[in-house]
Parts: sequence; structure tokens; C-alpha cells
Amino acid sequence: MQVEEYLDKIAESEGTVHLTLIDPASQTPDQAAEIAHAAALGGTDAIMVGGSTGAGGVLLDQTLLKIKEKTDKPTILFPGNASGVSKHADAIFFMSLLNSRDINYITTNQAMGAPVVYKSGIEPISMAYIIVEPGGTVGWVGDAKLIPKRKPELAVAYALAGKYLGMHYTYLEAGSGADSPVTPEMIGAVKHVLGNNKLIVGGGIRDGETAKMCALAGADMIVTGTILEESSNVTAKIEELVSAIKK
Ligand code: 1GP
Repeated sequence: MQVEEYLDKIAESEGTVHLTLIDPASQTPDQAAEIAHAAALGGTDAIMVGGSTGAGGVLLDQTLLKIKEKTDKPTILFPGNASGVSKHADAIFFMSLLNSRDINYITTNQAMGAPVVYKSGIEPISMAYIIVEPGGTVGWVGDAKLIPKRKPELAVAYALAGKYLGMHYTYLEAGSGADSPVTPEMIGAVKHVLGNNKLIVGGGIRDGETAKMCALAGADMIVTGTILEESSNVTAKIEELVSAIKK
């Protein structure tokens, strides 16, 4: 089964999907594999691999190879730029940062990375990427014109544009380590116009209660990264998050 079909099936039958984000720049490949293994035991659905800075090349390849030794869960690239492509992943979120001011993050990195994706045979999953306040490192690196927290209608406008451009997924991003996640009002408003198109929410989700709030508001998938890097018991933390968002 292709990864997109696998994720969609979980979203439709089991409730909200949980995605574990691993940034290759944050730990060694062996440590990344341990986090992935522990997350799989806790019930995560797939492993996203990528980051805004220093997450490409040999480190990315080694991180993916080590993760694949430790778990059968699908691996999905979450690239910060064209260097974030690796043939060792199962799929890639082929994304455009729709609210960037920099054409490199809207189409140029995509054009430079596309032939590599084509040759590697990994599955591209088209995604509209929209960064909301506070935006964090990715907001700065991607030169995003941050969507104000209290302006859900602006997020709706970008999400609709992504949908009409043919993107299957929409990702509302508050930025890794954000003080608070995207608001339920914004999640609900965006999901309302997306209909069957899938909505991913990430940035600043640290506990089951917050994950549940995002799921109830309309998130089809939630992403957690920072809290797992900080956690002494990754399996228990994932169990808390997963049990809060599944049916
Ligand atoms: C970042 O949305 C992801 O791109 C995850 O954010 O690290 O805050 O979980 P956290």
C-alpha cells in the first residue's frame, strides 16, 4: 500500500493519525532510531524525518537507514529545502510554503528536488505548507509572512488556494517548540473548507489534552517532535498522545 493511502485509511477508520517528527540534526542516527522504535511501540503511525537546518546529506541518509533497521513504520521526508531528499525514505511531503515571501520556498527548491524524487522512486505526497504565528525557526528560514493567530480567515484563504492548486494535504504549522499550537478556531475553519482533503497540524503540541483539542477541532493528523526529544519515556508519551486522538 502506498503511504498516502495508508495514512488516509487510518484517518478515516481509526481517528486522527499521529506522526512522529525526527530532525536528523538533533541527535545521532542511532539515537534517532531509538526514538523511532520507542514511538512505534507507543502506537505512532509513521515517522517524519527532516528539519529546517542541517538535516540533509549523509546525516539524513544514515538517520533513515538506522530508523528502518528499528521499525517497519513508513518514513516520510519533511524537507527544509532540496537537500532534504533521500532515496532511503518511503515517501516525501512534496510541499510548497504558500505564505513565503521567498520564491525558493514556493517553487525553486521543489524544482531542484523533483528530479531526485523522480529518480529515487519515493512517493511524493503533495502538501500545502502554511506557517502561523509564532512560526519559530522554520518561519524565519522560510521567510514566511506569518498568519496571525487570530486571523483564521487568512489561513482559510491559503488552504483553499492549496486545495484548488491540487494539493492533497494541508499542514498548519505553528513552528517547532511553539509556546502554543494553532488555535482550534483556525483548525476548524480550515478543515471546514478542505472537506475530504487531509489537514495536518503541528508545532507546540506537548500532551494528550492539547492533541485531543486539535483532533476535535478537525485535525486529521497531528505531528509531535520536540516533546519526544525532551521525554525520558518516549513510548509512554506517544501512548498518551495516541490514546487521546484515536476513536
Ligand atoms: C515542527 O510541527 C512540527 O515542524 C512539530 O513541532 O517540535 O513543537 O512538536 P514540535
